[in-house]
Amino acid sequence: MIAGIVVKSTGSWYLVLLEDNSIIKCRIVGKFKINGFKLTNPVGVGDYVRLEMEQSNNDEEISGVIKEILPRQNYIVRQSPRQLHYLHLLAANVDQAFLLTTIKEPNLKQGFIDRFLLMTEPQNIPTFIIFNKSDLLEAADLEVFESMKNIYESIGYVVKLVSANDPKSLAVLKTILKDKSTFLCGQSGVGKSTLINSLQPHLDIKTEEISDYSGKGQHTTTFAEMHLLDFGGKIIDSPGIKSLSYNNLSLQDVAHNFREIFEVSSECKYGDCLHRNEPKCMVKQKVNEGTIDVNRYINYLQILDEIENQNYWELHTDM
Ligand SMILES: Nc1nc2c(ncn2[C@@H]2O[C@H](COP(=O)(O)OP(=O)(O)O)[C@@H](O)[C@H]2O)c(=O)[nH]1
Ligand SMILES: [Mg+2]
Ligand SMILES: [Zn+2]
Repeated sequence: MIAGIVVKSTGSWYLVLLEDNSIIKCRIVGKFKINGFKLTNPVGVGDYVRLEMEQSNNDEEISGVIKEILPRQNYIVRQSPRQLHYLHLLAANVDQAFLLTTIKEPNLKQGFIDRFLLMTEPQNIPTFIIFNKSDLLEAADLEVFESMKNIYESIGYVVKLVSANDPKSLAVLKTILKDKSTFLCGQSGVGKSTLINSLQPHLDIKTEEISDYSGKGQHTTTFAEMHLLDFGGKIIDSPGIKSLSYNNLSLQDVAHNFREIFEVSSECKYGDCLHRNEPKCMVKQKVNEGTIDVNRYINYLQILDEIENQNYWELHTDM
């Protein structure tokens, strides 16, 4: 059998990069699950697979069948936005993640940062929080950035401020990206595709003009896709995410994956404290003292509520 790595996954077909650098379009047969959840796409970008060539008895383009998915080092899933009880596999076998965000255009939504972190944190994937579009920031915006930097650095994340067109920024990012497989995520419009184009100009990925025309969406990234970096490494562009819900996580999973909350939770009176209304809760004490960021705490509570209510969170509801 032939071995390769999945570079694009649409759910109905997959592009696999083979050792001889050719790319072959594949399909897959069979049903696959992760932790008992059904998957909209059983194979993710970054998966190592074995495949067989398919005999072409008609004009179909498809020319390979994935027979085996090799064990994953890790994976990134999200709840499917359309089918509530399905998971969507975004990427597999990543070394690190870039969470791209902005202060302006689009406006900062701290809740979104906290939700994204909940995708990578359960798998212990090192995540860099990168604020793009530094060129748009004025003094007041820079203050907002500094306060975000303080919050997230104090809980152990690396925070950067960059501009997708600034050579110095690109040099910094290249040193982090080199020889690693990096999952790039962030809400639409923050500049993911622009950044990849700047890092790797020959790729010429379509970017989105957010401002004027209404031809909605046809130029944006619809599926996760891996791009090889000529200075070494791989980057996985992910589709513009509009909502992130976590019905696949338990309440305790959420409590364990807000780092600063988990850190002090051993000092709560109850071992299974969820830090809501329980007495003698160290998390609430730290929030009151100001050592745990109150907005992170509010986002945490909201995610718990949603999971309990099986509610569906929309980006468009203001946080
Ligand atoms: N001013 C400024 N605009 C940027 C920057 N990076 C991207 N953009 C613009 O933001 C818009 C959305 O970018 P795109 O790469 O499509 O975002 P994506 O949805 O995250 O892939 C485009 O109009 C880009 O030109 C930046 O660093 N500064
Ligand atoms: Mg894009
Ligand atoms: Zn507690």
